[in-house]
Amino acid sequence: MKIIAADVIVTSPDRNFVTLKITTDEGITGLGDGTLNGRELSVASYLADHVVPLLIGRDPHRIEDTWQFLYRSAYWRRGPVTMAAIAAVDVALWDIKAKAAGMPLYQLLGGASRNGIMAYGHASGRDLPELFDSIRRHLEMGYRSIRVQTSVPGINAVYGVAAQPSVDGRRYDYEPAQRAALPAEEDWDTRAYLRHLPGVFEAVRSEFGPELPLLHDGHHRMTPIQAARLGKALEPYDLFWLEDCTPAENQEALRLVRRHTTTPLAIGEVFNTVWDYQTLIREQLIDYVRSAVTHTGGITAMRKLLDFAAQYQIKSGIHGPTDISPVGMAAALHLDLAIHNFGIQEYMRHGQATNEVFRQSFTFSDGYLHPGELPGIGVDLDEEAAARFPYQAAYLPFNRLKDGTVHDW
Ligand code: EZ4
Ligand code: CO
Repeated sequence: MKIIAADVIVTSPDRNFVTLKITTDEGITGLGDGTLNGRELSVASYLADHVVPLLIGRDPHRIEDTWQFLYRSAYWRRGPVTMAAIAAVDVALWDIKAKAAGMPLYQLLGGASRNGIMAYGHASGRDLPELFDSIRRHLEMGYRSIRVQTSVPGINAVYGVAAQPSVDGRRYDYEPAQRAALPAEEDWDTRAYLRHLPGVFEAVRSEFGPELPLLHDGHHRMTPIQAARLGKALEPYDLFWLEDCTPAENQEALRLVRRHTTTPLAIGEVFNTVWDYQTLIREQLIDYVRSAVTHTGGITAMRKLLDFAAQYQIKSGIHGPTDISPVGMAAALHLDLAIHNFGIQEYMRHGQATNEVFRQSFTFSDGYLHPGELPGIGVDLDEEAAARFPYQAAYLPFNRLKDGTVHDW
């Protein structure tokens, strides 16, 4: 089999997505996701200008060789643009291989290790009644594990809080990227956040009881000592995890957090290689790996990363916000089903327009996702529908403190 074409499709139903479609001389096609929120056109150019010419004529079955060739032959390694582009190629090749085998991808990865994939959704509220309503809505939608984000008195716009409850089904809950030429400015105050959050979890626990798995995303805003204090303060509320408590660019900084708290820690949605985790995993400084298949070099690299984590009893918590396309999401579900050290899968549902462009076969019921039984990853792209939604500039917000200093968002 030979690759005869590779097309980069940028489409914007509800939000921007970058998809690579690889076509073979045997008529089998494969899809890969290379969406990088706010930097979509850079990945599209990396693929179209520098990767597609390398793919034509190659044997699509040689996935490991193609991965190593793209990673090493560029000379310039790592980084989110490069690794998203490599991921797009890698997932498209796995899609082709599984279609050629006539099997769903998870079968090629070793077969199912479980019946379904536990997923968590994003509840949020500007105050406790709104937060409780949002949690109840998520329970009604079938979620059995819930991320809790809340407004903080004195801060105008906080990450993870939907400005309006979504009732029309168009938007699942919180969508951080905004369609505009420039990124929006938000505000932040870590002391106000640290004072407010434990009381919110106390209220949620007393309303919903001890069993419901609850998660929280600190979104890179704390220093190690602040994170240590928050983890300790949240211990009575038995979190499933506290995510991105620091930016973790200094992996050793997590030693300080670990010394002070037994709250489980999840890190890595902005990471893109196993090297970003070396100290975190080897010293057991985290409990969950947050990498996305889309941002960490695809199935090939994620499998190695998660096998490394497994040796340290560290589990998966694959990133699954709306900026991962249905293609990237489906790829993650096949991996989730196959690996032994599965933890949980983030699942923020896509809007109606996205579902028109990407025809998916994965299912969600009673808290569990399943990738389905179609050969390949199980997602089709309707190119005519995609063409109806051209790219629109959209950016994630950024933060400033009260005195005007830029802060991590
Ligand atoms: O802010 O994917 O845990 N999920 C997250 C996401 C990220 C977005 C950034 O593009 O932190 O909502
Ligand atoms: Co996050």
